[in-house]
Amino acid sequence: MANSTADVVIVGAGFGGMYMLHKLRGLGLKAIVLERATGVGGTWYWNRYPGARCDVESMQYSYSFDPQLQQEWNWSERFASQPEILSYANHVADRLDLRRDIRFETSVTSAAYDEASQRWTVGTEAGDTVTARFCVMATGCLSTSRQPDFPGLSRFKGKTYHTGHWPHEGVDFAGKRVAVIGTGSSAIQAIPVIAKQAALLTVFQRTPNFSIPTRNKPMDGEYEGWWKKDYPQHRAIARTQRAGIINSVNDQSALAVDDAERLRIYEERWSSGGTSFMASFNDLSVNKASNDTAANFVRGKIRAMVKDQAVADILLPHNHPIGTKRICVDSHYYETYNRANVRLVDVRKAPIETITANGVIVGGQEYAADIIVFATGFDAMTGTLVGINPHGRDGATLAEEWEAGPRTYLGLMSAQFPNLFMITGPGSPSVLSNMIVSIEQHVDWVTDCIGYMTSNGLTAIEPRRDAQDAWVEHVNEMAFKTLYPTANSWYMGANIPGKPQVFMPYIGGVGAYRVKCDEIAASGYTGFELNGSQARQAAE
Ligand code: FAD
Ligand code: N01
Repeated sequence: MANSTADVVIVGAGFGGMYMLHKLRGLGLKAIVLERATGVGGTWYWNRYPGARCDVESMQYSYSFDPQLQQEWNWSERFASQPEILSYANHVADRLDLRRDIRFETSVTSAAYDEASQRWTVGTEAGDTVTARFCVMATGCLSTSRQPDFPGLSRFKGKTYHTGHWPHEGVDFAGKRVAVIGTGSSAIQAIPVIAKQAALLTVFQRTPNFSIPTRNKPMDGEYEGWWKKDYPQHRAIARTQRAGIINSVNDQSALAVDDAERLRIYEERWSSGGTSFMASFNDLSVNKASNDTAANFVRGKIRAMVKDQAVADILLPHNHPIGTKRICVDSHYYETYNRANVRLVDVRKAPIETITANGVIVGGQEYAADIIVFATGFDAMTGTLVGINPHGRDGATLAEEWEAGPRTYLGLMSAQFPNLFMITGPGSPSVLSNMIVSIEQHVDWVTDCIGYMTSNGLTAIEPRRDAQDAWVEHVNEMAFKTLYPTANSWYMGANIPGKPQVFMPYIGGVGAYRVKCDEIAASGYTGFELNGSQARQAAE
């Protein structure tokens, strides 16, 4: 690759980067994608842990831009597994002939803007560069995995794995004593599967989470047919929804109905399964009293599923309103604790002290393990971008600009960084939504913007600082109308020691956010400054 040039350099070949490349080709531009993995798929390439599965229904968690693709592709289950989603990503890459413009095993380590030429130069670990007018960071919100620095780890004689970096050849747990550290979404999916294979499974839990059964099942032909018959219309509706998902929100308060009716509704949602439980009522994320009714219902279910009530006590979440940490979904998670080969260790009061050659020490007791699985999450939303640390105008660096938390205009761009776009960046609905809907919306917006600039002889776009400040304020204001900021979640950056605690995604809803982005574009990009190279030279 050495030193290449292109119109656009894209970092990342997950669903964001793949679609971005396809759209830019449609504009007749030359785009190069740099990807550190050996293949496409992003999240679904890296997170191959047992039980990994989507929590958005298959019929909705897929691209909508290609009518033939969505008709031809058949999902085998209600909620797709990681291998199936990865096959889908590979199928799309083949179908659109994407790989010829993707440089795999290429890790981007730097990005710098040159004001004179109005171009970005992106540098790789191998010392190569790509120079382009535009740079698109399609680097993902959950792509920098995090493994806490447990003392003694280097002494451990067994094998260690992180759910976000799972080996391609898989892991054989048969006859092994396995320790899982963490009880977030990844662990909750992996634990029931590992428990069936391992000789002994010890789960180290610091914070219990709320989890809803998925009720996953083979794809129902009639349901698939219903979607496919009117796919474009269904997709259009999904784009207007709060989370980019059609999941029939019950538009009444949990407090507007009597106890019997409320219970009936919760039971109905619980039996149908999945995250639509959180749409049982319209005020679960804003009204603590309403939220308590849902939390109490789920706590009751946990008690009923777990036979040993002392274990159930440890599993009951009490330190955050339900849904304010990302709601988990599972297949027989709580029932797994009824197995004789599974034990739960509460590390809230007595944290993990050290890892030894043979296991994990908590409260002075050693829990023997041959394998440790770290299901300890990600430096979400900002970790990957700040890791690259783009250098923008006037010596600005992203790490400094975002020192007190991410600052963006619409989650798409940041002041001081002209021509640098982010796909599902902080300040956009991103992780609070069906991510493929949000990815498509951002990629379409960025493509239109680059198309507009190209056809108007414009060479640089950058958000105005006042527009960005107003957006950041709006993002905060919306978040603080809800219960979300009351939880120590990764949405708040609370899982990373020293990370500023700011609610990072935009909670105003996918539909409303899209309207806002479209209005801004239609008005000639209000809040952005656009320049032709001559205009900038004249101003200087
Ligand atoms: P990613 O898929 O993260 O792709 C980013 C790519 O950028 C990666 O391939 C990465 O290797 C590459 N990259 C990053 N930095 C560099 C660098 N410096 N140099 C080179 N390459 C780089 N969302 C949902 O909507 N529903 C779900 O059910 C759901 N389940 C999830 C389950 C798991 C286990 C995880 C971790 C996330 C889940 N998500 C889910 C969120 C998921 O990340 C998105 O749905 C979507 O896949 C993101 O696509 P992306 O292209 O934006 O980012
Ligand atoms: O990560 P997490 P994840 N000692 O951060 C614990 C998506 N996703 O990979 O809560 C002990 O949620 C930590 O404890 P605590 C989804 O968006 C979706 O599971 O900090 N424990 C927590 O229990 C999700 O939200 C699916 O107290 C420590 C766990 O590790 C996001 O990805 C599936 C610790 C980390 O949980 C991240 O999920 C998977 C320590 N020192 C992922 N440090 C679907 O189902 C951390 N922990 C669709």
